[in-house]
Amino acid sequence: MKLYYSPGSCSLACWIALEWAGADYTVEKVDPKSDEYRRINPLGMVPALDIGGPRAITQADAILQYIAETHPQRRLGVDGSAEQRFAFAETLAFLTGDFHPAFWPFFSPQRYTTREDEASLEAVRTAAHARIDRVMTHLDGLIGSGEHVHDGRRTIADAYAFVMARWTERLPKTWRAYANVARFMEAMQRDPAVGKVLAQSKA
Ligand SMILES: N[C@@H](CCC(=O)N[C@@H](CS)C(=O)NCC(=O)O)C(=O)O
Repeated sequence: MKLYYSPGSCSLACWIALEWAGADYTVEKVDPKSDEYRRINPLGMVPALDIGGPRAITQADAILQYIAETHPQRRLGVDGSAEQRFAFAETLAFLTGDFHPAFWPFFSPQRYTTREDEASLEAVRTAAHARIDRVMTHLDGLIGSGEHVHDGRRTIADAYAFVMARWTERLPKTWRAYANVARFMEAMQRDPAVGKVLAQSKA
């Protein structure tokens, strides 16, 4: 398998999951906007995972679930009752459909206004703060008194939430202001696999 990633992006969640899974994989750093990468993912976004098929699979949530399901012995996903599977699907849908998009205006303000001056772009970035605060507060509630996002144990949701919550380090209110998220983030930072991915993805 080969993971296409860019530094700091949500694709690092898939990299962490590959480490946790003990998968046989390689990585390639890409520029998502490049013509070359658009031949791999026409949407021009990371992550993408080459699993040896006719095309690479895309979408972080789908890739994370693929990694979990192909390495069931590591229990990075969920099995069990319909209610348990639903609860996990709900958490992943929150991360991919609410948490991640809350940051889009912050990172790409030019997509949310026809104005091009810096003051207008900064206004869009600032407008994103309230939504980011709401999803961070929700994540704080999901974590509760433990150190994991789902079911009190390590899952792909931890990897996904971790890389995205790190983005708040660029905001006035960082993850450190949310007590449960802070405990979770600090536990993740102690994880050797996470440390390896953060170090290697910067290189
Ligand atoms: N729906 C996609 C979104 C992926 C996404 O937004 N990736 C970002 C990095 S975190 C990206 O590649 N952005 C480049 C761009 O939008 O130009 C997924 O969940 O994988």
